[in-house]
Formats: sequence, C-alpha cells, structure tokens
Amino acid sequence: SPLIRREDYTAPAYWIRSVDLTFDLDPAKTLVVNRMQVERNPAVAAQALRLDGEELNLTRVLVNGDSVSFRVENQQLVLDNLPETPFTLEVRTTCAPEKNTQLSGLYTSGGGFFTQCEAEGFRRITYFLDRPDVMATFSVTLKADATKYPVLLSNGNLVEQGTLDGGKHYAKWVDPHPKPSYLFALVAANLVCREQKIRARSGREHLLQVYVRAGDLDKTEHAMNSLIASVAWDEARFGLSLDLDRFMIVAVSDFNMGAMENKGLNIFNTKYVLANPATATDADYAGIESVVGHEYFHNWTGNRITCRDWFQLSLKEGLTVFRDQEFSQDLVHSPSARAVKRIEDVRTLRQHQFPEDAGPMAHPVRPDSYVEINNFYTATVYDKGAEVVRMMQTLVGRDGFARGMTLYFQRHDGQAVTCDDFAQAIADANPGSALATHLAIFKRWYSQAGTPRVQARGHYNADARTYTLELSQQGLPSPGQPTKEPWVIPVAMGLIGPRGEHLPLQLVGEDAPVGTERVLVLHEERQRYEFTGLDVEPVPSLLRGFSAPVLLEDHLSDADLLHLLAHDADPFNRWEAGQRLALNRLLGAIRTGQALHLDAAYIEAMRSVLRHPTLDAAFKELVLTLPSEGYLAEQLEEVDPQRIHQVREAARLQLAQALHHDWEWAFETHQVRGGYSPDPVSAGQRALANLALAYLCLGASVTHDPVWPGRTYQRFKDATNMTDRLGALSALVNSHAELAEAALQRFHALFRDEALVIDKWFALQAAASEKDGRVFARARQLLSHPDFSLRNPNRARSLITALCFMNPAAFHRTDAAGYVFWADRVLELDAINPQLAARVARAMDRWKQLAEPYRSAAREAIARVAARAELSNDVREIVTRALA
Ligand code: HT7
Ligand code: ZN
Repeated sequence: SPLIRREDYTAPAYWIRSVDLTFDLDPAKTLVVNRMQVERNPAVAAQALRLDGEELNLTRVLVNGDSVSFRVENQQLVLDNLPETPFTLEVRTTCAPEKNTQLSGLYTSGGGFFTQCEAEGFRRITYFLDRPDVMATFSVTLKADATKYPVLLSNGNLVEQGTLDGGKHYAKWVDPHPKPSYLFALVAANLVCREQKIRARSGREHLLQVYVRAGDLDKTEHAMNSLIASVAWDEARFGLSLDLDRFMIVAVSDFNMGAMENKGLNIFNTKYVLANPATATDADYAGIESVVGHEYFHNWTGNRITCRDWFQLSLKEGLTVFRDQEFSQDLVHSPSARAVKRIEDVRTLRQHQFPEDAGPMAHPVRPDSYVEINNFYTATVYDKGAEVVRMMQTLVGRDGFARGMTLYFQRHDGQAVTCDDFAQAIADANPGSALATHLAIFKRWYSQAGTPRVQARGHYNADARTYTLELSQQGLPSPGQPTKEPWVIPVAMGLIGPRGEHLPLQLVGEDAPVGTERVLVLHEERQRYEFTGLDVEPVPSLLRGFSAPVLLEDHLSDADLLHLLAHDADPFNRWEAGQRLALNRLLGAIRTGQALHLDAAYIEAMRSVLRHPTLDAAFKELVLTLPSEGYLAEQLEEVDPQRIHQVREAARLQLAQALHHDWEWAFETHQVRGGYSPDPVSAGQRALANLALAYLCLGASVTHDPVWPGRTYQRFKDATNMTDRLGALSALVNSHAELAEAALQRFHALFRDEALVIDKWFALQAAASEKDGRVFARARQLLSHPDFSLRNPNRARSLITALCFMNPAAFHRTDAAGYVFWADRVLELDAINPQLAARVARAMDRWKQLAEPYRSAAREAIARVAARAELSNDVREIVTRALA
C-alpha cells in the first residue's frame, strides 16, 4: 500500500460545511443516513468528489434529492458531474459494530456503542472527506433500544429527545463548533454519571459529567476533580476558557489508546478514569490527572486550532503533552515536587523516545512520510514534540511563551494549520529572542530525526581566573537522513565551586555577572564560552532541568559527579549525577565481564541521599532506583540482555545488603498514617517505603531470613490502599519469596471482578525479575488463564507489553522462545486489532543492537511475521522498516 508523503499535500477539492447524521443503532446492522452540505473549493481545479469509506455497505446516494450515478474505487465513493453551486449529498450505508474488533469507527463494548475516529475512523462510519482540514458543523440523531441503551450522547448540545415505536428512543445533538471528522463521537450505552456544575472565571456556567458503568460511580471523584482543576488551570495560565455548556467524559473498557479528545465528548480508556484507594495506585491517580488534563487541553490545542494534515500531528500532540506536563507541575507547590515530575517525564522520554530515535522507526517530529498514520502516534511526535515546545519556552521565557500562545490563537483560531505556523507565532510574539533570531535553524527540530549528541569540555585557567567551556554538537544518520545540520540547543547551566557554592556567571565582555544560572544557546557545530572572575575551579552543571532532548557527554569524573550529587541546586542534575554514578559502575562491569563491585564512595553517596534530612522522599526514591535494563542497553554498542540483568541484579543485591539498616530505617520512618490521599508528599513516602521493602525482601532472599518476607506478606494482607498492597506484592514476587504464590492467589481472589486490577496482576507477573526462565514460563502459561484475552487491549497489553517491552531478561532468551512468543502474538493480534498488533510489533525495533545468538533469532522471528501474506498495513510497515 502506498507511502503518503508530506510534500504531496494539496487542499481539498470540496468543502463539507455541515453534516446531518442519523444513526439507527443495532449491533449487527446499524443504518447511517448522512446528509452533507457540500461545495466546490474554488481554489482547486474542478475534479470528481472522492469520499473515503471503509468496510461500509452502501445503499443509496442522492444529490439534491435525486439519485445519481457513482462508483466505488480504492475504498472511495467517486461522484462526477456535480453541480457548480453548493448541493446536498445524502449517503446511506450500514455497518456492523459488533464485528468491529479493531476498535476504530463505531464498535460495541460491554453491551454499548462507542466510537473512535482519530485518525481515520470516521470513514468506517460513513463516506466522508475524512481529513482534518475539512471542518463541518454536525447535527446528530441517535435512535436505539431504550432499555439496552438508555444514555445517548454525541458532541455539542442536546436539543431534543423522546420515545419512538418498538421500545426505542432518540436524542438529537447539535455541535455549533465546526470540526474535522476525527473529533466526532457518539455513545449509546447503559451508563450512570457523576456531574458537577462549575462557574468559570468568565462567569459562564458549565455542566461537567463523567459517565461510567453503574458499579463504577465510586471511582469517578478523582477524574472529576482533575477535570475541574484542568478548567481552572487553562484559564489561569493561558487565559483559555471552556467554550461549551456541557463537557462529558465517558469511560470504556475496550480502547486502543489512553483517551480521545472528541469535541465536548471525550472518550476514555477506563484506566484513565476509574480510581479509588482500594483499586488504584498513586501512579494511576497521577496518570488520570495528566490524561484528563491532556484531553481537556486539546479543546484549544487540537480542536479550536487543528492540524492541516496528519504530518502536523505534533502541532496538537507535542503542544498538548507540554501543556499537561506543565499542568501537573503547577498543581504541586514545592520546587522539589516539580522536579520529581520533570525527572519522571525525562525518564519516560529516554525510555521510549531515545530508542525510537535510534532505531528503524526513527522519524522527525513532523514526519515526511507514512504508510499507516496510526503507526505515527509515537513517543517522538508526543514526547519529543513536547520537548521542542519546552525549548521554545526556555528560549523566550514563560511570559514570552504565553504571549506567543495568545498570538497563535489570534491568528489561527478555527483553522487547520501547520507546525511552522505555531513556531512562527511564538517567534513573532518575541522579536529579538534567541528563538526569533535562530528560527530557521530551530525548526530543524521538526525536520531532523535522531537525538543530537552534545560534547562539553571545560578548562580552568587559574592565572586568568577563567573557565572555558567548549560545546559541540553532532547528529548521527537516521533512516533517509544520512547527514544532519546543527540544531538550536538551549543549555541551562551553572558552575559549582569546591564548597558547593553556586558561582556568579560572567562571560568575557560582559560588565557584570548574570546570576548563577543561565541558558547558553548552542546553534553552531562548536561554540566556546569563556567565564571570567573565577577564583576557584568549578564543576559545571550542564543541561539543567534537561533543557534539551540531547545526549550529553560532559566528561565529568566520578569526583565531579559526587560533588554535583551532594551540592547541585538543580534537583534534576542532582538526580542525573546519581544515575551517572550508577551507570558508570554497571556499564563497566557489563562491558568487561568482570564481577560488579559497588565501591564505598558510591554506597556512602547513596546512604547520604537516603538519610538526608531535607530531601523529599519522592526524590530519594528516584535517586535510589537504578537505571532500567532498557536504559542500560541503550548505552551499549552491543547488547547482551542476560548480562545486563545479571549485573543490575547484582547491584540491587549489593545496595540491599550494604544499606540494610538504612532500608529498615527508611521503611519504618515513611509510613503514611490516616486516610489515603494521592498528594505528592504522601505518594513519595509510599514510594520510598515500597522501595525499601523491595530491597529488604531482596536481601532476605539470600540470607533466608523470614522476617521481612513475613512482614511484607502481612502488610500485603492489611494494606488499605492499592499502592501499599501492590508494593508489598511486588516485593514478594520480585524477590521470589515463597509467600509470593499465596499472595498472588489472594490478590486474584480479592479483585476478580475488578478488570483494571486483574490487569495489574497479569502485568506484575510478566514483568517480574527473571530467574532461571521461570518468569517467561509463567507468562506463557498465563496466556491460557481464563481471564486472559487478546480482544481487550488493556488485558492484552498487561501480559504482552509487560513481557516483551518491560522485561528484557525474560524476553531475550538464548532459546529464542521469547521471539516465538512475540511473533505468534503479533500474528494473532493482527487478525483482531492491527493497531494494537503494530504496537506490539515494535518490541523488536532494536534487534540490530543485540549480540548473538539473540540477533539472528530475532531477525528470523521478524522475517516470519513479514512473510505472512495477509498482514495489515500497520504491522507490515513496522516489520518492513525493522528488516530494512
Ligand atoms: N488524540 C488521541 C489519539 C488517539 C488515537 C489515535 C489512533 C488510534 C486510536 C486513538 N485513540 C486516541 C489521544 C490523545 O493524544 O489525546
Ligand atoms: Zn493528545
């Protein structure tokens, strides 16, 4: 199937100005009557109208009420000889929602009807110009059985409802805001809702609703609070208010992604709505807050201003991820809690986006081509895209960025635009800024794939009292881009003296120091900065707050890193120094094959962080968590996943043993008393207590001392919230304690009716620390557990993603059984849900990095998938790129 190229974009030959849809909903055969007001686009040469449609049964086509000749060609309805003046086009089709296992278009889940139209699902509902630059007003009438589907929802305002013959009822919804088809939604189901009226700053009243199944109402409070906080935040930070009378969130348990920002009718994966203390962890609560925020913020960045074409996806996704990250940071009040969120976001970026940018799926934030757009909802478009927006803010300042957003809305509200339009607005609102000065070079962040490498070398001249910092940058080849031009890289930095003091920063030629932190803007291949007035040799603290998504090689010594870990005022770099100290040790042992020995300096540094009197528990937990096996693999030229696991496990054991008393102290002193609250302070305490428990159980696995496993089991049983319960269960399972089996059984029995908790039960077992192949064997067995199903994406991911993405040592086996498992699941899933299959397929992205025998076995497994004749475009694109 064809490659679609960004450079081939042309404006649509017709506009659809309004749509009137009537749905007669039936799981086996739904009738859709679609009446469109269509007109020619005079800017484009006259041509046939081609409407997209997929898996539809076409029954009638009328133009201005008369039947006309038409043909269906390449999944398009083609109409020639149309009137010159605006006309009404009526198309009648049927579809079969209950057969729709792809979960794109109109489908059934849990006995209700739901839709998912982004990116190209609307064409699976009716024939249409299914592209984001065609915006229409929608009016929608839903007819359905009144008992089975008492709730009928669509975008906009409910204008009419009533009963019909045959036990049916109907509802009519009108959305006054013109929108692209990907933002259309409907829901017909048996649901209940939590609702709240709010009055916005503007004085306008809004009705907020969260719809769930009847038994889940007690799990909607956090989602509602997150929505209320989102409305308030967008008004306060960006002056953007809600433009709707009614804003609805609906939870559905079968969903391919996290959630969808349909205008006024967001549809969410239950995972990002439902939470109560007994069933959801602190991480789940945080996930709900950020996804509710994310979808709400799309109402302006995505819906009011949308994408001209899908190559511009990051226009809405990168910007909206940036906005949800800022929202979560602004909800906490201490600088250290903000830093914790930043560290978590950077960890995610490095875990997912950096490998993507170094592998066969590497693509620019604004891709140049695709076969299947669903494959480009990636960490690059989302998370690197957010970093690009963050760099703009760093270059123009927070107020300058807010000015830029205001200009962007003034210029483009109601339009479908490009990434260039966004960058131009931010730059134009900030003339004279580094962004405006270097805009053309800056925009290479949109066009060049790959993670830039930045080298930093410093030299202190005691006689001249100067410190010279030389920064250089380099880009590696990526698919289709053999060479790279320099990027604009903001490097936030400070200089730290021998007593931990933050030195004033004055460049040669400046009259006075400019504070103790500044942003250097690297825009050439190599630049030198000479700091003056320095009586002592400093240690540089570079790329503070991770001010650019680059790989920094700063050549700092162990002593320098220990100094930063102890003194850096930038919490991100303090954490980074701790991670680098661990990396140096682990990578050394992995590369040389020698036994790992964690030296006293490192252990003492970790002890002083753990025992530090003022650092937050959440921050300590991040410092004391070793870099993941996946992140370690990314640092190596050739990867032996078993060796990485062995060394990292040895490090964990040494930390467990050397800090045994400290872990006991940490556990005892970080107990949260009283009722559960997901706030960052108590969540941090629970995180550190759970880490302590994990180390204490690990230590006990070699001493065979039953005390800590026993206490952990007791804690597991007595826990009053899911974070503590799952933490204790995880400590038992990951230390292979004898009590783990009993705990797992008990957990399953307790939560057998809670689908999201059973997902955790599968994931925990499949992601457990591998030992003698037992974890892999367990995961394979779990495939035939009665609760397992490939049809529900959350459940499929709970087992397959946990094993294939999160557990390298269980997945990469010398007997290739992990790869056989992978290929079998990709092929099985592809027949059900190609989008999901393609995501799973990406577990093999980095196969070329593997050492033998893994590499050859991996290639063989990918080739087996690629050889399947009836593969979807989704999976074919992934495996073809992997083998290229
Ligand atoms: N904008 C939404 C993307 C999305 C999606 C894309 C493809 C297939 C299914 C999907 N469900 C949701 C989600 C977001 O970024 O907010
Ligand atoms: Zn989004």
